[in-house]
Amino acid sequence: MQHVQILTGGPLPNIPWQDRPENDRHDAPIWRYTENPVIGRNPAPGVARIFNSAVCPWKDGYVAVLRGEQVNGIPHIYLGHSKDGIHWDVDPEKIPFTDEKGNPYMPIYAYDPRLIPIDGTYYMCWCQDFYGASIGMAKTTDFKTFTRLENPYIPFNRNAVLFPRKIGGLYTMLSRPSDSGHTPFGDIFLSQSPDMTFWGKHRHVMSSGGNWWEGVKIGGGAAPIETSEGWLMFYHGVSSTCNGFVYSIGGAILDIDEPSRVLYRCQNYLLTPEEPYEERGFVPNVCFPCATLQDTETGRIAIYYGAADTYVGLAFTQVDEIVDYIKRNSKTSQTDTEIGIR
Ligand code: BMA
Repeated sequence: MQHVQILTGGPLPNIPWQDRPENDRHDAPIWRYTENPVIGRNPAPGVARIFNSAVCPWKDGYVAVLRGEQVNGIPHIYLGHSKDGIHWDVDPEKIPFTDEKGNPYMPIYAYDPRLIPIDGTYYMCWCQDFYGASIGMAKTTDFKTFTRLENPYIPFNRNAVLFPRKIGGLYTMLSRPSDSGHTPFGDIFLSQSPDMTFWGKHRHVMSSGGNWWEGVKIGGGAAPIETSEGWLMFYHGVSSTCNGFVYSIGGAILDIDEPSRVLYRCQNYLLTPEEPYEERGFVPNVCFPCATLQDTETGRIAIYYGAADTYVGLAFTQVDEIVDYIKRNSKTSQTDTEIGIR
């Protein structure tokens, strides 16, 4: 029995899993799937690469919303199905988004999708054009029809993920507002909505800057996991080198009822590019988490992350070990721990 409990999601006995290798010398208790990447190049007709993608349990297996970079260079979202969360069948057609009336309503481009079930409805959020990069959203209950929702924010914002349940009676979303370029800055903010249409009660969650590996910008990653210690959040942090940006995976724990308050923030990265499929690809040195699967019974967590803007990678951790590591190495600043409104 683990001493940290995962509180939402339920048992997932068929979660993809490998034990930590005995000779693993990484500081943080996160280890990669030995057969990574789980989705390789040219995975479907007209799609050159799939990365930065999100998965969730569905029927007796798993479903995924996949960032597919088409051979014309434009990203769109594709659907994937898998029995085991490791071997994926990718639909050759883009997800056919519609408006409320069922008419086709496709974004011009769409990338970095997240997929979050809340009360039986599966919500997606991604980055798309809205007279500038902003957040798009849709919902489905059957993975056949996908109905677009109102765009939650005005431009510019590139990075959004929902919490898996309402908090204080409101849907809650993390995002990273930014400017129009490939922004060399950015903090994580939180917004709430009574109806998935009107978003407000904006709060600052945490800033980049404190640690060298995430000194340039940070952004939400996987949907936060509800635990007995708070919301366990895997996010991405970016550093700048003379050879470009490096994207690593970081960890923090947010207050359960007031998630704009950071309780613990790990000053070390949890996973940084070091395998060939992370260091070499369309954009080298990128580990970009977008989803987790978790099993409430064993505390096992599987993390899906985009690797080098080219592949999907899978890594594993265990809730006790990762929460202990984050707490043991935590360093928070005032902008992390305060409620986040001025
Ligand atoms: C970010 C996003 C991600 C991408 C990353 C590295 O700004 O565009 O989709 O993985 O850059 O290229």
